[in-house]
Amino acid sequence: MGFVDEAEIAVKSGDGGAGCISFRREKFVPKGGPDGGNGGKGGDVFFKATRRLYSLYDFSARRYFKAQNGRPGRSKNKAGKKGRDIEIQVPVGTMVKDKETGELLADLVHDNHQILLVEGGEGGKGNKHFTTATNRAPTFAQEGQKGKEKRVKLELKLIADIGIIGLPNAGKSTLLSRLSNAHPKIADYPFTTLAPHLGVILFDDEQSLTIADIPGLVEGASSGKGLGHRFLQHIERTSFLLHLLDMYHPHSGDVLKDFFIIQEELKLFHPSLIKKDQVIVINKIDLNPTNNKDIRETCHAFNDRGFECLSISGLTGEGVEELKQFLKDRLLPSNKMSEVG
Ligand SMILES: Nc1nc2c(ncn2[C@@H]2O[C@H](COP(=O)(O)OP(=O)(O)OP(=O)(O)O)[C@@H](O)[C@H]2O)c(=O)[nH]1
Ligand SMILES: [Mg+2]
Repeated sequence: MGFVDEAEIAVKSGDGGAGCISFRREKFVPKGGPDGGNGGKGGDVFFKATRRLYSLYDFSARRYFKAQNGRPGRSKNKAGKKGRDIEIQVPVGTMVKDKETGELLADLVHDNHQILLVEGGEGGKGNKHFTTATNRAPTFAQEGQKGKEKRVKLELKLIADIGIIGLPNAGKSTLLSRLSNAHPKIADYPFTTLAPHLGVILFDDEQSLTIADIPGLVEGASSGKGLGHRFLQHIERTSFLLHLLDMYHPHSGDVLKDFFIIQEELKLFHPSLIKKDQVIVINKIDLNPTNNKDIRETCHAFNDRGFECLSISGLTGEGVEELKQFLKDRLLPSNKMSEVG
């Protein structure tokens, strides 16, 4: 199933049912009074965000959604049945925009967040409704109100607590699979991951954090290199960045340089991105187990520039528990408060 973060669909609410024109028929009553019931209201169109979806993929197959029409009113003053509503499920982080005007109609940022996008048409009143002292036998009823059609653009901007960024092959997907329930593809070549992946980190006390692997960052990404800035929008709404660096990248040998390459790309995409809280994580320390000094010095160099720094091996798991604890202390403040209190 592919990752899709844009879609265009049309929705229509249900028409209201027509009011009914009817007169009572009773034995021995030659002309009964009016008894035409009201039409039912047309179904509404709702959008609902769910954590169970990660992508707008489903909307490549289905682009038109219509709620049911209300049923017409009936004799004996029976109201028509209301049309069934529809609820369109989208991933958390979906923005719903008016296709014509671009106006933001809804930004569904919480799990189970539901909005009413288009209301169904009102049902028409039956002739009974129009009975007055001067008109005891109205021979007219109302039409139901038509439902409304709306064309909308869906845009997904993932909402995760943590975004993992780093050069291709840094080990982002390996780390994601270590920390969370996600099973991304891992391979020994750049651009293995072609779309953002989301995972959930579960802690022993049942608290959790969501974490996203953002692919495609290379020098020049903001101007279209690699996967370009295609996915950078998905870190706009993560509050915290985990910047993963390959300590023994064969072509670089200079993780500080690697770091600033990515920082520059983030800044070019949007200056606010480098203002986010960030932790530096040096990866692949298993490749040179005898040289801890190297790693310590590198971390100090980052500390000197004002960044926190940890070192791990996503492959062997060394340092990963400490990283998990670090993330918990940093991002689940209630945890901190109970420590203080
Ligand atoms: N030795 C060692 N290898 C690692 C470690 N973490 C990841 N790797 C290897 O590095 C390669 C790339 O790992 P991935 O997790 O696919 O890296 P990625 O950053 O997701 O790569 P892209 O999706 O292509 O950007 C794989 O061959 C991994 O097995 C580590 O801690 N130590
Ligand atoms: Mg990957």
